[in-house]
Amino acid sequence: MATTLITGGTVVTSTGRTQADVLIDGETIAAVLAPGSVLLGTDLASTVDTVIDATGKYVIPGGIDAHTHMELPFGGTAASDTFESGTRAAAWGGTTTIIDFAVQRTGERVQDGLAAWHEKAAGNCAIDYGFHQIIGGVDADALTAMDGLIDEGVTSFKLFMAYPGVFYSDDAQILRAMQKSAETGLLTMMHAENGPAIDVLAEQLVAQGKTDPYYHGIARAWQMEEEATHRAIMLANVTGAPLYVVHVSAKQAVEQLAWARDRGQNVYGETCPQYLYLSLEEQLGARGDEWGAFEGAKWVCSTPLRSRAEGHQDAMWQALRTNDLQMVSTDHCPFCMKGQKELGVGDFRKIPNGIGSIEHRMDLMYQGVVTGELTLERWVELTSTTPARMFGLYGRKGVIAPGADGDIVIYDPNGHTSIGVDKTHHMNMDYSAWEGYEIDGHVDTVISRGKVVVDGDQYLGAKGDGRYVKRGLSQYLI
Ligand code: DUC
Ligand code: ZN
Ligand code: ZN
Repeated sequence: MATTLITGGTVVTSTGRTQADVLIDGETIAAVLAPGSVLLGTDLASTVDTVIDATGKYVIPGGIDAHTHMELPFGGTAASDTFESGTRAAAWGGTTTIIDFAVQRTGERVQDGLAAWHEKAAGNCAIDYGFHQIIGGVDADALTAMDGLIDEGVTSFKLFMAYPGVFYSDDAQILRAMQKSAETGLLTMMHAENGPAIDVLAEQLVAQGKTDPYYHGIARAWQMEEEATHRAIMLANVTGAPLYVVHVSAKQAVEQLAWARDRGQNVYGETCPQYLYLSLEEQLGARGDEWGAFEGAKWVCSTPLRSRAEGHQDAMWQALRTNDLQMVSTDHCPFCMKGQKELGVGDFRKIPNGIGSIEHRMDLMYQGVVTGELTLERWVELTSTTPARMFGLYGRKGVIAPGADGDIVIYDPNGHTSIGVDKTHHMNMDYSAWEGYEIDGHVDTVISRGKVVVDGDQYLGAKGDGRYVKRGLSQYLI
């Protein structure tokens, strides 16, 4: 088994930073050592195969993106990243584990949905991966099948209060699934938007000729997110289910989560880089290329981008600092403009929903450190350690300690990253939602279970390096 020694760096974890060397033996971290101790003549010195000099750089646990949708069938097409292309882009960006969503719909067996996702991913991933289970059709069979998920290493499931006729669950279905969650310890993840009401608003806008992408965000008003978040909280309260609300974008939804947490309820929330940096006003103003007003389709996602004038972005950063929100995932769900997003020319309802960010999450969140929104430790906590704890990976992932997987990123705070489709872009998309963003830092080296997969501008990994990870129960259950 090859050994790798990372010397001279500053090891940053969720709890602090220290000068230390890290020794990886095979796939596992063997030791965190006082700087220079191996080279100062211990027996280990002669056995180290590779030495990586991390002087002046941060050594952090590999990123964990707990919300991705590779190859998701959606809106008459499918997310454009395969497990192969999407996980390779993730690795380039310093993410060494993803948790993707297997899909079950009305009339389908949960076991078949999960098996289909294993088939898509197996042998194709560049980094380790796990699954959540979307339950798009809560019925007696699905509820029974949910009992078997924990043995499969799938310890969380997602319900949708949005998308009637596609993934939508009504309150009765949600209640039953949450009872299962309370009984088993499966974590309930919720897409909290009032889908039936949104569909009426969207239909009325289109009838008035308001068909541009911008109106997607008008139909999906923050009231629709606040209301659904409150309803999810109350349904979780009455059932005793642990609740994790995905892609929170409205400041009023955060207020609901904070209110519930202050009352002692076991609820959590994530936001995504797009809700921290991008806004509805910018989407309205986008006219930069051949698409005219339809350029706004690049940023059509759900929940939608929110108004900067209303202060949602500032509220998201604040919630990350105060722990009213606990994590940052991407909701990576990329579509190309040509042939995919353009399905919605003339009717924003037909634009496939989603943004691709898997490659840029670690950088975009590091920029929050540069601008003083977050501490270095909080950066690691939000992007790696809490995802590991929340989703039953901690110990193996999310930490630099003996016994953990050798998933490590060496991050250069003196480096620079220019994001753009002709620059750093490995996602399978014909545009970047992050075109022109400049990051005052750079992912230098990425190590996945002991193997260097990214070294500067070289990709050294291979399809199939990544393995399925069975997850344990969330550490946030009480
Ligand atoms: N939101 C998106 O933007 N895309 C896929 C599904 C979702 O909930
Ligand atoms: Zn969702
Ligand atoms: Zn999603």
